[in-house]
Amino acid sequence: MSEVRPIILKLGGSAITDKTQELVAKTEVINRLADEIKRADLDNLIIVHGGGSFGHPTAQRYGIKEGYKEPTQKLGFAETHHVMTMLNGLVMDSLILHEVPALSIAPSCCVVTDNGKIKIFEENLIKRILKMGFTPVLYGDVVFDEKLGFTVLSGDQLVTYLAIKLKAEKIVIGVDTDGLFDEDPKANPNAKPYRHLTLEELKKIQNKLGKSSGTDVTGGMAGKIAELIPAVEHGIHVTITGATKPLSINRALIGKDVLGTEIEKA
Ligand code: IP8
Repeated sequence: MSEVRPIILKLGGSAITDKTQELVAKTEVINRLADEIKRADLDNLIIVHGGGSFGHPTAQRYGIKEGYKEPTQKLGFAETHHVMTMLNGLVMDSLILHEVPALSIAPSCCVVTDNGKIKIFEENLIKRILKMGFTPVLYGDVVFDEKLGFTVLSGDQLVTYLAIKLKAEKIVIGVDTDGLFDEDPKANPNAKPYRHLTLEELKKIQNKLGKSSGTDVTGGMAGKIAELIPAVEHGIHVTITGATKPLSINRALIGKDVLGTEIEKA
């Protein structure tokens, strides 16, 4: 039986939370996105969401990304995972309410990294869940790490890992801007958008991409792009578009044109 080639949707933390206030979700955005996801009517969708003002501030306070150094961090590890499950709960509430057969999978329970890079992840379970027509929902999380003891795994690394392992049809990244710009469009209204980028062009602009405006332990936009590059190298098409703007995610999921950045290998 042929395997399902998934579409992987990343909902950026900046789109679904208010990064200026700790532990504040943009519930109206989450609800609209759940509606757009339902209306896309896909049976091959994997959703991954970021940490935003839930995971990042807590992870930063306890230095979780840098690894285990002293016992007080254990509470920080537990707390970071807990606040991520709170955000995930809000996303799940909304998806289920919109009748998406979504199934939450906690990376902290099924992923082990080695110096920050995914080493163990039993992807057969995800394949099985997909094949039965469920929508797996994962998120950036704290994970155990062979070298560091523990660390933070970004949702972007999960996206790329799953996209390569499961030979994804495409990746859609929902952010709080209309794609990638040469400068932060929120700070500079004259920032120039990148509408189409090849792998080579993406690599060239990678270091120019700005840092996140809020706390971000996984490196802001530049960190996200670095994680995505291996997927593009594998020939997987990436669309980066505004998740805070009505219908962009729905249109990107069903293959229609959107305001954003299209990235392909060549
Ligand atoms: O927002 C980070 O995930 P990301 C998750 O996808 C935590 O980088 C726990 C900070």
